[in-house]
Amino acid sequence: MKDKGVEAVWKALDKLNIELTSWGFANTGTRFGKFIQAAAATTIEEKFSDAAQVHAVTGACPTLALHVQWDLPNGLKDVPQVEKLAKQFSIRPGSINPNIFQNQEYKYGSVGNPDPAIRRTAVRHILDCVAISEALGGPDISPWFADGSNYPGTQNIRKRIGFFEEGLREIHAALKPGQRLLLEYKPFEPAFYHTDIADWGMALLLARGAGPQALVLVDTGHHYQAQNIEQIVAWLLHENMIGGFHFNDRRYADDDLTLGSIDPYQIFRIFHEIRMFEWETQTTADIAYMVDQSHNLKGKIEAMIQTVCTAQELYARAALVDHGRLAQLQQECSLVDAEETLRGAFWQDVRPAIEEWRKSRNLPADPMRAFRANGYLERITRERSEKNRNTTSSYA
Ligand code: LRH
Ligand code: MN
Repeated sequence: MKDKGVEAVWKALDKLNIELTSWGFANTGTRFGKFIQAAAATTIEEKFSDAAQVHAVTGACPTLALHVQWDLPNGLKDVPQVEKLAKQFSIRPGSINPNIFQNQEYKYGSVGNPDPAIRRTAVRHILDCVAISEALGGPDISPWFADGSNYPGTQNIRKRIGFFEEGLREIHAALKPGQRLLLEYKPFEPAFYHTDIADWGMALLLARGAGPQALVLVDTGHHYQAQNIEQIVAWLLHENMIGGFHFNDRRYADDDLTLGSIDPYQIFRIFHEIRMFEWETQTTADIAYMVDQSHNLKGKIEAMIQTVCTAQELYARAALVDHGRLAQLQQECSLVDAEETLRGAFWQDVRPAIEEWRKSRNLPADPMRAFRANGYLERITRERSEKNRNTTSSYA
């Protein structure tokens, strides 16, 4: 690779931070059960400790997204402990994820529930998350709403839109300057007839209606098979409404597999839309790149290291696109040359340049090998296996 290419790769890697998610280190499964890993994290301390391992060998994930009901069950009262852990492990708390989908009262929805008392409870919880985020200094609060219905005629879809508009306006009004409300959409599951915030358009309209600090979060697994995700990203960039991503991969639905494991070109095409936008506007889009995966079978820390390294490789390749030449070829409609300008970057082997970048940043050239050699996994397996042995694995 020419020096210009190596320089572009290094500049890109210096810029790319991937936010890990605490629940990616915990024992998770599918509705058919979960396979318990002896080394899995159950406490918030263990989640920070595991995230610090990934950051230590990749140098690219200084923040950890937290899910309030799982990580701060006592709400604001748990903030001092999280602050202590953040200092201890040099990992900053990242986006704050409300949980308005797990509790029994949310059977018919949360902010979209016909019962005003339950809507109140849900809005109250998200307002608590805004306060927690402010206390922890992270800018983002990223609610995902499982709200919807399973059968035609059982809910008034338009009425529920009104409930969301009302609730999100109240939540937006509580945001402090610099805070962002990231609305995550999902077409289905757990609701299987309609989901209130099912696609990017619904999320964008609700975010716009709430206020200027509300943006859209794109979970790559939350799309129908035939949807062109990078076109959605292009629209959200054009509208200045993109706030962040939950990266993962899938073969069928919201499979939450490791990034780039099924369709690495998909993530490359998304990164390309962002880098081309940044080149054209000479700006850096304020986007939170987060991982939202469920490591049901793979070792969770290894899966996270694999994910961050793959994200670095695909982002580095997108940095190799000659934007000036591509813009010219697009203008001339030189289809083959334009396509080859993009594909050519994808086929570049950036791994040697990335290894050199790591060495130059005193990071291990091979993060996975370094992690496997440092004995951390053996230690936590010993320390945690007793506790994890008693974890229930059954679905019902
Ligand atoms: C919903 C989702 C959401 C999280 C959850 C763990 O599918 O993507 O982002 O709250 O997974
Ligand atoms: Mn998600």
